[in-house]
Amino acid sequence: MKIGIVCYPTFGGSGVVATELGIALAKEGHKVHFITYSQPTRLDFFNENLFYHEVDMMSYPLFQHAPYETALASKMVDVVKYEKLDILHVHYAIPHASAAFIAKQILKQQNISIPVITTLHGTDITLVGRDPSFESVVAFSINQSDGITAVSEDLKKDTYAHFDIGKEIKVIPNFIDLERFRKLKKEHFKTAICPNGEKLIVHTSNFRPVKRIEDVVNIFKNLRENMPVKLLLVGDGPERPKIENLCRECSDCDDIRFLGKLEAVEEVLSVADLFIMPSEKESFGLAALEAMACEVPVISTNAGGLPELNIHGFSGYLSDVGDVESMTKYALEILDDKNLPTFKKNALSRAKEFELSKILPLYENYYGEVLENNATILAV
Ligand code: GMT
Repeated sequence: MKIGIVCYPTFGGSGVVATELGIALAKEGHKVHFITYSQPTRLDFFNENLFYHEVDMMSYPLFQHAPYETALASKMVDVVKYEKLDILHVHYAIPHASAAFIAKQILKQQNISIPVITTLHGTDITLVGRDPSFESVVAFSINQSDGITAVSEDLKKDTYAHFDIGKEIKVIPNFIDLERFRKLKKEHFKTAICPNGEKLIVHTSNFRPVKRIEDVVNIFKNLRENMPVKLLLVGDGPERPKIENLCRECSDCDDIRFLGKLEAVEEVLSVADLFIMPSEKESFGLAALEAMACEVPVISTNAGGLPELNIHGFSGYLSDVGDVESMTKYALEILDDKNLPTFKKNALSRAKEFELSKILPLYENYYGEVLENNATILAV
């Protein structure tokens, strides 16, 4: 198949999923064309089946906000037409689904039929998409997609609850490449960070308010009263200055380190003992899956799709949003030396259920289904 993938090429979870999916499809022999405003972060190598098309934006003094959606739709038309794509798969509804709708209509006028699949990732539905400034266009363009997928049952439920969607949404969970995300032999890192055998807590995110990073710091402070621990915070974003201030107020602020946007996050996860994800909302929680694949148990909230990933009492524990006391209690239980090895083993065994090789065929089959439906509609 010739597949066009549209996504945000930055550090966000949706861009990571889209890029990893494209790479995996290319390895299976499909021709994959990425259409984005810059080279996706993880697409930094050569593969004969991978292509990249940059969306160029003309700047003009009249534009207070550059019309990205228009430029993207024009680029989609160009790539579909000249690369003879079979299908367009857009990740994150805003503005990718509506740009795909415009492109589809333009191509239709030129007798080219291109089915569009929209994958909903989370904040495009639960946060941004529900804003009145986007809502009607989001609902319309999702309904106009030929196929719709969501990364969890909870996101599917939320989408039906908040938008008037008249089509079936297929749940295809996120996946993990266990060749990349596995426990690596990085014991020298552990010795450098935790020279006295402290337990290592890790959190990775884009530092947005929805991640509730202050809860991570407060859990850490509670843990410190009971056992020697260190905390690594990976990622960057708008909450970082606030969290840095909070950490500076902490008496043991040297035990908390900010690592920024680290690309090789699996190296840090390989030496971690516990991952904390206290998010207010999380459609799936890809960062937690990456941790579990590296044998790190997870303390998370029970918000959104997290209970579909993290199994309470097995791969970690789930608590209510903001319940720092409960998360501390569970963290102490996991970090107890008599429990930790079992939780680590369980975390990996849960991650294996989301292995790339299990999820990739779900996308390939869904592409086939959508293409077949499209062919039937055209034949009528
Ligand atoms: O978490 C973010 O703010 C980034 C966002 C994105 O779209 O890039 O992540 C969402 O998509 C990820 C990949 O499907 C999911 O694993 C995250 O749970 C989801 N984030 C939220 O729902 C807050």
